[in-house]
Amino acid sequence: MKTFRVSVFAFILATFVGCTNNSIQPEATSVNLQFLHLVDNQPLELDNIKYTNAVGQAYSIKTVKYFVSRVTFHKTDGTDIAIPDIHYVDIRDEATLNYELSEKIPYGSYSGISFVYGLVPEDNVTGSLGLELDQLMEWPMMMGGGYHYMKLEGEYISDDVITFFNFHSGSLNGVAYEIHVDLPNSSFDANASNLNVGMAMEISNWFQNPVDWDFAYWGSGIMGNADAQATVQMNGTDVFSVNFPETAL
Ligand SMILES: [Cu+2]
Repeated sequence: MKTFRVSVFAFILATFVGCTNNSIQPEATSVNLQFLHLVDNQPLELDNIKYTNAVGQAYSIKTVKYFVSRVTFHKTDGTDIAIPDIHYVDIRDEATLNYELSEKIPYGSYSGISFVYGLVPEDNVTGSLGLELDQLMEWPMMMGGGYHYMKLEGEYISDDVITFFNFHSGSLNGVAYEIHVDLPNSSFDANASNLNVGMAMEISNWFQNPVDWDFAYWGSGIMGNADAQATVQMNGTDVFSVNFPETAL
């Protein structure tokens, strides 16, 4: 009987403490990122040499892997809410295409969203992201170590020959090329328990604006080429757009 009384008391206490905690929590929104991949504004069809770049080469996409980090929400009152997460996306791994950020954002009016495509130097330390990501995304020590920001791979046709390409980016020999993306048209109001943020990557934009990408000129591997890394960084600023879907993926 005594045990029963203690547990009832513990239950009432827990409920009471729970309510107290709830009532002092400011209203906040959990944010779910949904990653979409497009070519020429249509959903990407993998493994099909059906696309054409700005210099007239046909190409396909086979691999899309990358890091999104340091997502930051800019409030209209001038404060920033920076989320410390590092998220890995692999187009062939459904589970990575939907990601709930580890921290909620306070209700209010936001002027926009920014994020880092890849990893800032402080986050780009070999071994810091665990064994699995080390194996998937490690950047060679002889090129400076850390991780790939991105592995985009496919095939292209030039002079009737099909050639594989590795459009890989990362920090090269101590020079960082991560992309600081300010998402256009990303203002919103946080006023519900959940917010879906659609992050759409237009893959064709990697290959244009400002530099029309010639697969034959740059070659199949660009990891050791500083000019190529700088070009990928420049071309990547307008690759993402944002929308706010009503429902989760
Ligand atoms: Cu690589």
